[in-house]
Amino acid sequence: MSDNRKLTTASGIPYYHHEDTQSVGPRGPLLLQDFILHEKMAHFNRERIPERIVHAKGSGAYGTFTVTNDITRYSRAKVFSEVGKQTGIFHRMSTVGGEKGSADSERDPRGFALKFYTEDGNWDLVGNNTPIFFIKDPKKFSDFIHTQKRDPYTNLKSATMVWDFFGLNPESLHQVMFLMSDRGTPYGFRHMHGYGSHTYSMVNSNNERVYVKFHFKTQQGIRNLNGEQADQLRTDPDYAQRDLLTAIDNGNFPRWTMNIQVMTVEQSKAHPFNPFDLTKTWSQKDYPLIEVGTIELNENPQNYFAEVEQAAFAPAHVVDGIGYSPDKMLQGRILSYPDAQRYRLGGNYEQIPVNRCPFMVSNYQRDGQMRVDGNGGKGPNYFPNSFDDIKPDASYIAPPEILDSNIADWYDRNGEGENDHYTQPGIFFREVLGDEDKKHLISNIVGAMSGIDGPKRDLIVNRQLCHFFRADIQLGMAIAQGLGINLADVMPQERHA
Ligand code: HDE
Repeated sequence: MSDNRKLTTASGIPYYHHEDTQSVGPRGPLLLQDFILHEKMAHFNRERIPERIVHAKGSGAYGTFTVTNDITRYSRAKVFSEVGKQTGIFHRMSTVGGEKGSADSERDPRGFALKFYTEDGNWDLVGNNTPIFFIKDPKKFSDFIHTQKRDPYTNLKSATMVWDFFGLNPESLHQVMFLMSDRGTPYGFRHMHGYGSHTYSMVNSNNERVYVKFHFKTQQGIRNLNGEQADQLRTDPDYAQRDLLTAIDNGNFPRWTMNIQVMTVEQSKAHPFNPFDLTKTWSQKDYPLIEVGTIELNENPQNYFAEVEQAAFAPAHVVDGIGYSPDKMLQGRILSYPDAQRYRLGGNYEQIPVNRCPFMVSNYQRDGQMRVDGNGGKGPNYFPNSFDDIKPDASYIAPPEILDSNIADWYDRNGEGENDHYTQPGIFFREVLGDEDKKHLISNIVGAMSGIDGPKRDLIVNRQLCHFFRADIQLGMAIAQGLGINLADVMPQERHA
């Protein structure tokens, strides 16, 4: 950049002195007419926007998605149209519960949010580093998140709130097991898998629908911190940001392999439990991973606030060939994210460069604060009209999704297997974790539950212990032992609770 640039006000007026305010005599007072002082102070007062209510601390980068395997039999999405095809992406990874200044090594799921800049508009896949979640109905989300944040009285994080919520919502157990294992403290962002987590659908060019789950396998290899290492790394709270930034600056580009699991509509109807339940995974034996492509992060943003802080993701934003599913959590998120962005960034947030579709955007939305894209120029601002040529395109119609049920409050009447919160956590403990991982899981749980205090301590501890027992007896025994609990005092009255 040429360095003939002059220092100017926000409106471009050059001025000669940056550091002193106009004053009456060298000792002041200051003059109201020095509007540059007001401008600087006023702009400074407006530098902060609301941090994300969850996932406030994160890191992001640009990159590419390259198709390595043909899945056009499942999806007609242009992003998958041919092997070798590349699409630009923006990727943000984050912790969940902590504020913007919190430590990167906190025990927490990690966000794994992707924006694909496709010819058919931006596709956002906003997942986590876990294939499941703590709850299965979006109505519980704000209550759940309150327990992950600060106690209203002490303004401290509270293990009591956390475990009270977990114990009263046993569907959280599967995700709690992930969280309490060393996967809850991954070494930075490069060494973890990512998941779309929800069930989505795909539609092919014959208008046939299948259900899919997305998996992203890290090509850097899994690397986790144990509880002690994670605690120590709190002294370097931004290490994950530095790790990602430095790797990309050094040309050591992180990559993940995108895979899908595919379930037909018929299979979804015959599935032994609700396949759209976000607290459960699909068996990889029955629904094996199918490779799709590679994502690579190869460009750091030039400005953190402009590009990472203002990045806005929305699970609502799927493109032709990719669709939703009946997953209740996904349905809740379709509503929530654009609402969050309008609050955080304003109604015209899609015009911010990191969010802007680099291809065509044409509609009749007009005006509003911070409208900076020309606002449709002198073209008509209503539809239909007799002047322009913009038309809806019937080739984008997705096939109907036939659901056979009644409107009702389905609470606790969700059908067979819906309230089995224990089988998959048990399998996770026995079959997925190795011996060392099991030990760490147990010590992490014991450490975390030791923080429960107050008059309801025994109730909360015992209730949660019963959930662990139901998942696996050995697990329950080991945790009880670690907490110094005499099982004879607990089991008789709690077993059938
Ligand atoms: Fe989010 N979530 N979430 N979430 N989430 C947000 O969106 C919400 C859920 C996830 O890097 C918020 O822009 C509801 C599951 C990521 O910018 C908010 C529910 C999964 C990110 C929100 C969920 C996620 C968010 C906060 C229950 C993984 C960060 C500000 C139905 C599959 C994206 C914002 C980024 C962010 C709501 C549950 C992942 C408030 C209501 C499940 C990665 O809108």
